[in-house]
Amino acid sequence: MSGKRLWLAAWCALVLVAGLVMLPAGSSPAAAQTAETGFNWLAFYWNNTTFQGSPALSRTDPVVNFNWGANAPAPGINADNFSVRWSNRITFGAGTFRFRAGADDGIRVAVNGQIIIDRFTPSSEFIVNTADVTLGAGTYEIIIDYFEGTGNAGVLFDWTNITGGAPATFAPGVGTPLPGGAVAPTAGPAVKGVVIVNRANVRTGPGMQYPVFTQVARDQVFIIQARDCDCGFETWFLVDLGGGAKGWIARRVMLAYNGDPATLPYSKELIESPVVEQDPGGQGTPVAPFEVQGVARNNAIVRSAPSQFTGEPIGVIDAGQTFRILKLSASQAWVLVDFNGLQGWTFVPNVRVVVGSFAILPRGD
Ligand SMILES: [Ca+2]
Ligand SMILES: [Ca+2]
Repeated sequence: MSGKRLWLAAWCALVLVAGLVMLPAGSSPAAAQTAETGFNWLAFYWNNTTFQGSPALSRTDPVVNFNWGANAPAPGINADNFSVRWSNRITFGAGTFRFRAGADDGIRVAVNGQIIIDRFTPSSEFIVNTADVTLGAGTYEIIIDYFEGTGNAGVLFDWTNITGGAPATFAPGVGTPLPGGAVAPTAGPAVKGVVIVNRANVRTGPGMQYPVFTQVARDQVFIIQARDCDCGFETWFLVDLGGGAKGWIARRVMLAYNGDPATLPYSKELIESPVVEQDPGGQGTPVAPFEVQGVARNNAIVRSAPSQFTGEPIGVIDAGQTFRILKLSASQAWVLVDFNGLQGWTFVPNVRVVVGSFAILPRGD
C-alpha cells in the first residue's frame, strides 16, 4: 500500500466519512468503529527535528490531525526541519485498541512511557503505522513525537476500539515496513524537562511533603538526572539546577523531552538545602514590568559571576534585607541583584521573591 494512497485515505476518511476509520488492508471491516482522537493536546513545537532547546511555541491543539503541505505549522515555526511533541491523558475502558499514527516525515507514540509505534524516520510521503494494544480500564498518558524534515508535512493520530475483533497479530509499531536505510534522528544523551506552568516548586525530596526551597518558571529547561518511580504523572524528577544544585520537581508541571524518561535511573535522594519558610503570598505584588524584588532568606553571598567556582565573592546581603532582582542566569540557578548599589550574583535558594516573579526576569549571564 503506497504512502500516497494512505495519505489520501486518511484525509478522505476524516473529511468525508466524518470520522469513520479506513482501516489498513487486512483488517476486518466488521471491526471498524468510530475513530477517537482525544482532544486538547498540549503541544510543543521546536525549530529543529530533535526537540533541542526551549520550544519555540507551545499551544493546545484540539486534535492531532494536520495537513500542512509545504507550509509552516504556525507563525515562527519553520516550514521544514521542525519537531512537535503532543501529550495528553486519555481515559480508556478495557479493550483492545488499534492506534494509528500517520506522518510525513516521522512519528513515534508512547502510551504510559511504552513506545507502541516507532517510525521516527525520514520519509518523502505520508506513511501510516498502526499498533494494536490491549489496555485495562484507566487513564493513560500518551505522548506523540513528530518531526518534519523537508517537503510536505502532515500528521495524524487516532484510535479505534477493536475489542471483539481478531487479537493483535503483529508486534507494536510494524504496521508499515520502515523505509530502508533510514536513520533515527533522535535524542542526545540527556533527558531534559521544560517547565509547563508559570511557577513550579522545587523540593528537597520526591513528594509534596518535602519543603520547597526555590521555584522555577515556565519554559525554563533543566537536565533530568533521575526519577523516583515509574508512576506516570505522580512521578518526580530530580533535576540539575546548575551551579552544582539540584532539586525535585513534579512531573505534572514538567514535560520531559530530548530523550526517553523511561531510561532515567531511579533515585530517592534528599537534597540538603537551607530550610526556608514558604512564600506565603505566592504571587507577590506586581508593579512595573520587570520590577522584581527579593528578600535574603539568609546571609546571601554576592559574587562577580553566576558560579561558585568562577564568581569571586564581592559582598553579602544580610538575612531579611530587600533588594532588586535584575536578571536570571542562563543556568536559572543564580540571579543578578542590586542591593544599595552592590551588583552581583547570588544563588537562587538564597532569595525569596516578594515583588514580581522569576518568570518575568530577563535571562542571561
Ligand atoms: Ca516542509
Ligand atoms: Ca516532509
